[in-house]
Amino acid sequence: PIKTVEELAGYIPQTGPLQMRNQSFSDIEDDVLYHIALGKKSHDLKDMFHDVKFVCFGGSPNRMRSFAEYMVKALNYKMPAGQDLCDIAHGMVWVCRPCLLSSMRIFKLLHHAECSDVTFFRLGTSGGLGLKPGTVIITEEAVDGLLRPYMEVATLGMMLQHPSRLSHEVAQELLNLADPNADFDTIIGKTMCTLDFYEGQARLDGFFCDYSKEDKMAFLRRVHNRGIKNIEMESLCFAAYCYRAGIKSAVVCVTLLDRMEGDQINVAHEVIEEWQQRPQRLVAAYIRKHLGIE
Ligand code: R2B
Ligand code: URA
Repeated sequence: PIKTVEELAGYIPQTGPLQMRNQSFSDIEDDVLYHIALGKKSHDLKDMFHDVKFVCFGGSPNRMRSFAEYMVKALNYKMPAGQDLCDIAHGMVWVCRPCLLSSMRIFKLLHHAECSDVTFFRLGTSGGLGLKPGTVIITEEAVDGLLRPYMEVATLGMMLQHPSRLSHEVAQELLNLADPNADFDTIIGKTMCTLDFYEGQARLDGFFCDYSKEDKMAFLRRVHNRGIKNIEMESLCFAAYCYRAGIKSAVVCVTLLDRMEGDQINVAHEVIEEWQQRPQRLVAAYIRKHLGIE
């Protein structure tokens, strides 16, 4: 059987403090957040995190560390005396309030901290379709390798379909904040999310490949004609979980190559470093605007 989670539970946007969507778990119990080395009883999560309004997810711990350092400056954030940027889970969560820069799911943390009106961002890299490398894509809709706008998850012997909707308002606002004088484009488009970097993304340079260059190009042209601007590997899950939690979210990725032209990422390391800052600067501009920082 196939069911959408909307059929099962309906979609409820979050207003007020973030509520868990779980009828089998009592809030009276302790909750050890093992992966981020925090717990409901062992820490005063409300005191530590209640003012979090923005959560940014990114791929590599190093990138998130430099993003955290960049955000401290971008927000004119004064670190409290004796405190430094804090890596509370060995590269997975960097803390600099009111932004929590993270590489994993922290809905429960935000729930225990009674956070409200939180926006989630994924910042990443991707392969572009027919675009100059270095272009920034704000995802309009995340789709799977069959262009379906949901993430399928086998649950209790059923295939559940979790819609992967993102906030169109946040996406549009991010687009409006893009620098018109920048030497790269920032656009909105659909993002295809795959389970695999090679065959999943029609590459010819994997260990396995059972199709021809013509097959690859026909597939990429077909998805491009259906509005796909870039391909990566996290947006579907990210969008689906945020939507299901009732949290508004956005995905901003830079393209590292044009997949119409090739498969190998052969841009210099320093260039990639610079390109990866493009989504960061855009999200920083959004957060600054919402915090009223000129
Ligand atoms: C983009 O880059 C990674 C693969 O190299 C993957 O995490 C993604 O989505
Ligand atoms: N990340 C991907 O998933 N694919 C690419 O082509 C580049 C980065």
